Order: sequence, then C-alpha cells, then structure tokens
Amino acid sequence: MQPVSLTISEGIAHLRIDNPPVNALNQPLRAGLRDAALRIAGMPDVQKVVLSCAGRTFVAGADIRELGAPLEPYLPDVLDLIAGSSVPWIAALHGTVLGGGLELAMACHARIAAPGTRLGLPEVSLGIIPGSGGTVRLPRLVPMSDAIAMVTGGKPVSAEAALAMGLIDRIASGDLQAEAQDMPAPAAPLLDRPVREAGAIDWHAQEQTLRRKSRGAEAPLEALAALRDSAELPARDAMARERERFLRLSVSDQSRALRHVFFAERDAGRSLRDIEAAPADLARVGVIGGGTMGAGIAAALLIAGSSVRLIERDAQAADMAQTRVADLLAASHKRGLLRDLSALERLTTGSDYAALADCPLVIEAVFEDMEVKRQVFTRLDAVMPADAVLATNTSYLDVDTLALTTRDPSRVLGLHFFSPAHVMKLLEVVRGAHTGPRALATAGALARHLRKTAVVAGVCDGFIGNRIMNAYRTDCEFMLEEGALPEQIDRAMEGFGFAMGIYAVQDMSGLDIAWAARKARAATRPADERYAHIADRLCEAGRLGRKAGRGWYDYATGTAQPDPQVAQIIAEESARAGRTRREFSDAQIMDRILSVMQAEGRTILAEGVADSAEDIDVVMVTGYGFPRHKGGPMFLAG
Ligand code: T1G
Repeated sequence: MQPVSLTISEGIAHLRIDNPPVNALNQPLRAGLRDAALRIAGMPDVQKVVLSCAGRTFVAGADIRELGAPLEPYLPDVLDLIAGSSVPWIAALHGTVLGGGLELAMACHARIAAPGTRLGLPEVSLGIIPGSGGTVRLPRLVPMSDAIAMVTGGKPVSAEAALAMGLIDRIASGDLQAEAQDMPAPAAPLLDRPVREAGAIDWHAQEQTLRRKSRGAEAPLEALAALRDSAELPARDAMARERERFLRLSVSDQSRALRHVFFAERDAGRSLRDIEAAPADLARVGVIGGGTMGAGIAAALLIAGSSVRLIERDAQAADMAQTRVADLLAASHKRGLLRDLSALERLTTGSDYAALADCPLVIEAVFEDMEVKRQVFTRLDAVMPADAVLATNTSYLDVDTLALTTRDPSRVLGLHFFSPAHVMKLLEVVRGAHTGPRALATAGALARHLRKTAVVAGVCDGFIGNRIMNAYRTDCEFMLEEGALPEQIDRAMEGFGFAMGIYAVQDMSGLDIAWAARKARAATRPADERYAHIADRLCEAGRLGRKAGRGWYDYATGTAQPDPQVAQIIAEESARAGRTRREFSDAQIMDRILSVMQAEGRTILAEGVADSAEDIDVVMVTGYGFPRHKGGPMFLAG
C-alpha cells in the first residue's frame, strides 16, 4: 500500500497519508510526500493542497527506529519543498501531532485542527531536538516563551492552547476536510517573519533553571540553545545549526538510552495484551482498604471513569477513606488532571462485603500482613461470583499462599501499585503459580484503562522493583559500614540523575515498613550472612524518617541535614563489624550500586521472575527514579 495518495478535485489537491499505526515519517512516507509535492508543483490547475491523515492521528513524528541512521530523502528537504510551494498547503490535523509531524504541519501555510487534537515537540524525551526546522518555525508562530516551554519540556499542548498561542489558525467546528478546504493562507512565508517576543527572554536565567531541572539530560539544554540561535541568527543559519545539533544528539548515548526506554515501555505487558481470554469488566471495581494505597487506587479508578465500591472495617474507617479519596481527587482537579469533581459521585464506601458482589474485579489493599490478608481473601471467596478476579496489592507477601486460601486460585493475582497510586505510572502485575488467563487479561485491560505501564513479575520476595531496591539498599548500608556516609551516597545518586538518593527516599516513605520486613525475615536469615545493623539502630532510636522529624537526616530546620548521631551510630557499627573506614568517591559509590542492581537483575531473569531485561529497566525507570536518560541498569550493563 502506498503511504501517500493524491486526488485532485475542483482545483484542490487532497493529499492523504496512510501509514499505520501512527503515520510515522519513515523513508517510504518521506519519499511519497516529496514525489507528491513535485507532482503538484507541475499541475498548473491546482490552487490549494489539503494535507490530512487516515487513522487515529496526523503524523506522530519521525520513525523512531530510523533515528541515528537517516535515509534519503531527508525530512528538512521535503519540508522545504512544501514550504516553498507556490500554492498554499493547508494541514488538517487530528490526534497527536508530534515531532516531525508538527514540523510538517508548520511547513504548511495554514493549520486547522479537529477538537481534541494535541500538538507537541517531544524530541527531548528521546534525547534529541527537533531536526527539521521545528526550533526555527515554532517561535515565528508562537511567542518565544511558549516555544521554550514546548521544546525544552516536550509536553504536548491542547488545540485550544495551540490556537491561543498562534500555532494553529482554527479549530474545526464540523467537517475537518471541508473546513480545511476553505481556509485562507497567509501571504508572507513563515521564515521571512520575525521571531516573536524573543527580547523578553533572559537566556542565562532560562539556562540555569533548565540545567537544574534536567538532572544531567543534555537534550533540553541543546533545545534551548537551538531556540536562542533561532532568535539571534538568520533563519537559514539557525536551521543549519539545528540540524547539526540534531544529528549529533541522535547518535548520543542518552538518545540511545531514551529510545530503549520508549520501546521497552511499549513492549512491557505485551504478553498480557496478547492473551485471548476476556478480561473482567472494569466499569465497577471493588477496593478493600482505604489507607494511603487503597485510597490512591480508588482515586486512580475514579479518574479513569470506573465506579468504585470501597470497603473498610467499620463505618468510621469508611468515612475516613471517603475523605482521603475526596482529597486526592480535589488535588488532582487542582493540578488539572481531572476535569470536574463529579468522579466522587461514583464512589461508595461501607463495611459490608456483600456490596462487592457485583464487582467483576476486587483489589485488596489492607495492612501488609499475611494473616490479615488471608482473612480478607477468605471473606471475598464467600461473597464474590465465581468469575470475579481477586487481586492483592501486596508489595512482598507470597501471592501463591494467598491464592490457596480461595477455592479457585486461578482468579487470584498481585497488582502492585506504587504510591501515590493515582499518579505513578508503574503497575507490577504479579503472576502467581496458579494465576489464570482471565486474571492476567484483566490486569492488562486495567493497566490500559488506568494508562499505566504494566510489567509482569513472578512471585518472590519483593517482585522485581523492591527486590532490586532491597539488594542495593543492603549494599549501601555495607558501604556505610565501610566508610561512606548517607549524604555522600545520596549526592552520588543525585549526581547520576536520580531525583533523590536512597536515604532521602527512605526518610520520605518511613523506615518502619522495611524494619518490620527485616524483623519478619530475621528467623530465616542464615547465621553467616553479612548483615548491617545501622538501619535497625536508627529505628530503635525512633528515627523513623521525616514523619518522626528525623531518620537518616535531621529535619528540625525543615530541610534534610546530616546528623552527628547518625554518623556516630555508623561509626559504632563499622567498629562492631571490624571494618576500617575508607574514603569512597561518588563514582565508586555509583559503580557499586549499579553492579548490585545488575547482578540482582540477572538473578531475577534467571529465576524467571522478570520476563526480560527491558522489563527490569522499565520497572527501575518508571517506579524507582532511575534516570530515564541512562536507560536503566540492564541497558547500562550492555
Ligand atoms: N516511530 C516509530 N514507531 C512509533 C512511533 C514513532 N514515532 N510512535 C509510535 N510508534 C509505535 C509504537 O512503538 C507502537 O508500536 C505503536 O506505534 C502505537 O504506539 C524529525 C526526529 C503517537 C502518542 O516521540 O508518543 O519526530 O508497540 O502504543 O498510546 O524532529 O506512540 O504497537 O508495535 O504508544 O496510542 C517524535 C512517539 C519522534 C511520538 C500514540 N514523536 N509516540 O500513543 O500508542 S522524533 C514521538 C507517542 C521526531 C523530528 C524528530 C505515542 C503516540 P507497537 P503506542 P498510543
């Protein structure tokens, strides 16, 4: 099938792109566009060209698989042909107009979008910058401050925002094609227009802020530099400089890493989508437990459009859960993630399990204790219809043991959400020994419904993410024993690109849950296994983290400060373990952390707990703050 078709009717050339799934600008499509542009140039009767796309979206960008090895014809040349056409080209947009797709639209002479269209230049999220004139054309259409936000942040804007800033000329009110045909086109070529409102920009301040925010990612800074070129150089020179930057970045380690994560995220959970069994209907979902996790899961479901029946142990706890969910929805509304608060009307709370009988899926999120969870599953088994799927949100308990408390363990699985559950993108789907296809298909459907990235994990202590985190947390404590300090380890991790170091994270989430888990495991720990007592001693001293005002750091001043008492405990534990303290460099710390992550990752793969190394990277990047532009621990292992 040809990716481009051309029909002429009454002096209008209708150019239609059809290159599923997302009309990416691969080589055949670029060639098709070039050939069509040349043909149209030779047709004296054509007065206007309407460019549109079949399928779910206008062009969503260059073909990411071709980045780093571009083939002729190159996109900038094709776009020059279009922009230089003697008849106006009108871009009729719908879906997600991204990257090279938006550059194509900007090379046209006018733009009209269907309602709901989103437009953006997401190249920085792939470690590159727009490579076909995006940084030169965009600030000639929209004010430079908007161009900076779009190109350095990579987030798409709505059709309404695009119209307000001048990126598009109109939002269609009815038939997109018909209205596109009637669009007037401006006389002056875009590149002859001046850049808009660049004088107001303090480039130095912009760079400082961006450098802080991007934590070592180089593309956002290059994007800013390209926009500055655009403000300061003639358009053609800026275009050439943009191309140079683009070509350099497209073969960089960071871009390779980010492309790896892009495809790994799309491959994650594919096995769930390929299952033939019918998933449970998600219009009504039961949630048991309305604490932090349960309330977050309920909020995520409500935001996605489900009705939720939330069960707590008594009326008072149910009321508290209702308030918690209402607060989460209000905060989401404030952040623009939820259109209105009517979602709350789809929540019912109570303490009677009978209310769950019409829920095809129930997610348990009660206290992390096997006995408590076992009681919940026994009660669920009594009231739920035979085909209902029963999920546990445990973060380390044995899903198989829990499944065996029910008559039909094939309908039980783990759904490990990350806190805050209505925000975090990762969902570990724990496939038990008995879990059946319907339960797995339901997990896949749920991930899509909640717009989360599902990664399948097998049953083990901690599944994929917590197991790797426990391994490197343990090794970090060994490094403390050997001479490092918590603030050094955190600094090394932040320097590498983590948003927070492991000790700042532990203080934020509280040290008590991991302490309880260590105590539970103490009885089975081999006597000769190396064990650092530092964290236990902190807990015994009441240093349970931020909520206690102190943990690995002291929070008396409101911010994390290194604490001499912690250094003292560490020194005592070094002595007790018979270690001579030595200096660690940041690089040595990161080498240790990465090699432990990689070793644990390899063990997890060998045990079949993770299906692929890519899945492990997705878990670490989307759930554990591993810097995306480094690609994940397994990617770095090569
Ligand atoms: N190239 C190749 N494949 C792509 C692709 C792309 N740009 N975009 C999507 N796919 C595949 C994806 O792997 C999946 O395949 C299927 O399409 C559906 O995607 C010159 C250089 C468009 C919002 O960064 O953001 O232009 O898994 O599952 O949720 O300056 O895909 O089915 O085999 O994500 O509906 C800039 C990236 C490129 C857009 C659709 N463009 N894509 O989301 O479906 S760089 C992007 C997306 C560039 C220029 C530069 C999303 C989407 P499979 P999906 P979706």
